[in-house]
Amino acid sequence: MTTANTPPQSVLPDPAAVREQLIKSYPPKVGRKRVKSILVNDPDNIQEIQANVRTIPGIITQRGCTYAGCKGVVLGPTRDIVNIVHGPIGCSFYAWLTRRNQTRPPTPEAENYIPYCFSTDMQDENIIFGGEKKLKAAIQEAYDLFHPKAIAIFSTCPVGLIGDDVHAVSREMKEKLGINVFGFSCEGYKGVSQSAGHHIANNQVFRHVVGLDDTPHPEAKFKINLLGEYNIGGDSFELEDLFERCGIKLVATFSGNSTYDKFANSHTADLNVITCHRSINYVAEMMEKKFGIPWIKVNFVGARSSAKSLRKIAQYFQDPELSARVEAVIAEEMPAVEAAAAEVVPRTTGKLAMLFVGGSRAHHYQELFNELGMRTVVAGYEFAHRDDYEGRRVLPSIKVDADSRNIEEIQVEPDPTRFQPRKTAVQLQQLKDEGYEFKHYEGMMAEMAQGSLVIDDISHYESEKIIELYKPDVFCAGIKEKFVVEKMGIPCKQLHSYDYGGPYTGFRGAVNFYREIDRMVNTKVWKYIKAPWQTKPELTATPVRSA
Ligand code: CFM
Repeated sequence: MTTANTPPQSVLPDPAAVREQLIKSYPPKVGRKRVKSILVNDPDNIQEIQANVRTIPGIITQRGCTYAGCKGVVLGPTRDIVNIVHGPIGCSFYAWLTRRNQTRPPTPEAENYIPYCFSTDMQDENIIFGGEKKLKAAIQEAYDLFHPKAIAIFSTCPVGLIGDDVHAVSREMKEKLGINVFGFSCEGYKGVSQSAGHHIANNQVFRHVVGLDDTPHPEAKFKINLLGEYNIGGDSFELEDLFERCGIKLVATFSGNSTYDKFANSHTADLNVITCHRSINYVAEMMEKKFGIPWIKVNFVGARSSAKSLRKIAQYFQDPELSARVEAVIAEEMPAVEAAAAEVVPRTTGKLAMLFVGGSRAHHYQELFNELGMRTVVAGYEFAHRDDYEGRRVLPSIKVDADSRNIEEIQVEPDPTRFQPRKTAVQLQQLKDEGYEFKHYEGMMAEMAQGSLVIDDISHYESEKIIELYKPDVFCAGIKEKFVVEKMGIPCKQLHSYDYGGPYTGFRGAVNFYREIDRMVNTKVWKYIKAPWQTKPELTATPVRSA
């Protein structure tokens, strides 16, 4: 989806030639592997991309580890679970407040363990003689100090290597202390990326927490859970406000600004709404099977997508009053969005963006660039699976390899007393007739322009090369890339932590993003830096111009 104002393909490098060039520099064996992860996009004829496979040793990847996906991503934003990292101190230290997931306790005294760093601080001695005793002592110490509702234990690489049984220790301490204690076998090496950690986190939260509290919400008519929203830079706060104004009850968010009790009660909602499909689709699937809650995919990045997503939620409830409220909220929000766009878009139109982020933002943020009249020329995920690129229809054809088989698939049955379909067959048919789609995600490639490049698990070398060839106006990635990219004279927007900015979701978030990108792509500061191709023209490839 490009706007009429974006530059024609002919002034850009030929993507097929760029692909060739990227591959050519590798030893043949490496090139043969990488070529399957780099595609010239054709939205009308979605091709198979290689994704969720091991990074080739020696290649500098952007990926993180399984522990990061479990402890940092999924459980990190929950404020009242004491998260103890069983491992060397570095694993805990580097996961300490670095993701900018925010939280808002109801009072200053309310439980909030996010600012703390809990670790068993494993030493050589524990590696040799075992670390279970130390773990038990750490759980006891945390309990004595804080008396939390729940304590979660996260395994790091050495735990799996020496065979400490975090689950047995958790069971023992749960019994002893009378609070919920549960463990995660999320050793860093367990999967090919942090994606495996998401799955492990989903499984254990579902198994140990979801469904523990049946308290209903008779006062609320429209009850949803928001899944895959982690409150980076305050994103969840924006959405909480929108739902409240629409009269939609948010039972739980997985896991931005969340609490243990909200997870425990989340099965009382009537709809699961997924933003980040990659990290949390497992919880949605399991809740549907066990409790009968349907799920839909939405996107609250971009003003147009936010309006579309709110309407989709309203349509599910088939209630004219709710639809009217949603329309009223959209109408209240849009004038500020339009005013900001009118000011900024003349300055951003036609500029080029590249996005390499995680497992959903490289897709979702293209919406905001579309609204800015900018063109996404190359994009890719770090650790997404084929369905996040090609759409969920390819799920049955994804081969389960040894690495994915390593991650447990929980077999879920309908709950004998609490399974309750949320819609009658007639209501479902009616929604289907209106074109309503459940459990549906189109993926990134269907929405990217013809001839754009899609690169999975991009390497450092490939990043540098495409910057030289396309000279984008902004490169979106993370802290590992930021300063390398900026030394090349290209502004880098961190789409993980948002640098110091955000929120970027919803309508006000869109306005924030428009202004931020306008500043970044139009500041004169980059003119004072000589990019390598300006001093060494031989670094620049000759663009291949199509007819
Ligand atoms: Fe989902 Fe995320 Fe993302 Fe992700 Fe992440 Fe993140 Fe991300 Mo960094 S859960 S996949 S594991 S949207 S931490 S909040 S920004 S890589 S694109």
